[in-house]
Amino acid sequence: MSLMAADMREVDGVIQRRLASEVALIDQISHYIIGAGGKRIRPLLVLLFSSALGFNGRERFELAATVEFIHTATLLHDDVVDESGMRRGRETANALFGNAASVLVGDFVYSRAFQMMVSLNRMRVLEVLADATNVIAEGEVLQLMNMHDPDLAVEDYLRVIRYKTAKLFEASARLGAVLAESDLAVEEACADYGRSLGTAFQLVDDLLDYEGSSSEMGKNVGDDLREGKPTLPLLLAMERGTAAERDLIRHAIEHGEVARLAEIVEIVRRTGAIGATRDAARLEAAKARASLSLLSASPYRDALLDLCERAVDRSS
Ligand code: GRG
Repeated sequence: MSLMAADMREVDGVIQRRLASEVALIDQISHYIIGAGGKRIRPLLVLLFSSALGFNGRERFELAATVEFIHTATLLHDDVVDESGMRRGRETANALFGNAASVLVGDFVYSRAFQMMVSLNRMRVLEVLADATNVIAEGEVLQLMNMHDPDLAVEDYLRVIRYKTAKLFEASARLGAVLAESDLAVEEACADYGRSLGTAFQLVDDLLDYEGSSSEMGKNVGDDLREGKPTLPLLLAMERGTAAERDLIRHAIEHGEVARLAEIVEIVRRTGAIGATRDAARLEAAKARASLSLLSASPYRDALLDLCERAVDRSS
């Protein structure tokens, strides 16, 4: 049995209990999206850090489920904003139940997460998650403002991914230290790990949109281009390609044009933009690994080291 299997089962138990609502549509949609699985990385971070730092109280299961609920709420909202049709290998909730139901059930799951964190009765937990969710929302709005802009600077792209994705990884890792009442230096090292891992994770997410296969990823290839999202693979391909290739990509970003997606995928691959994006992810993963030096050796720390490899080499 894997190191965290029993603990993750406990988290799943909390998730099931806490999803309960007397409102049938809430039950149906929330179970639909949670039941589709997902990698459960953020709850895993809460558990690995709290265990690595010697905290074994049952609150860790409640908190791990809480961050998964926040993640789930953002997915429900994000798929509406992005008009996505496929998630976790299934039709998205918005495709199946409509936008209004998805947004509102997202609100239910999000506010349930806040009920759960209040029940933990720790002001610091509330502070970390209230700040994180606020930054995530800022990240999404920044991303919206960057849409269709082929001249986006790489640092502005990186800011968006730090906010919209890395922030929840950062909060999850930090909360392991908060539960364990570790000193501030350790808490910051955990947060650094989460931020770097989350950045690596989103960089790979963005390259998979050009490199991956829809069946492996459980979502459609080319979704980012369809929305006119200037992600790093495209920004690097424009830097490295010929003038004609640059013009083709510029036009596609400006108009969210996917008619020539196959050609663009080919350019992104041939210019080495995929490899360079993965290299950027590898650098972030190395930073994450280095942040673990304050933790004593344990199977939990080994699992956190292993996650750094998996974040970079993943195909889904
Ligand atoms: C409700 C607080 C709140 C905010 C709404 C829409 C929105 C603002 C935020 C969306 C943020 C977002 C979806 C970022 C992308 C994060 C990301 C990489 C999702 C995929 O994560 P995985 O691969 O998914 O861990 P699984 O399916 O494995 O759980």
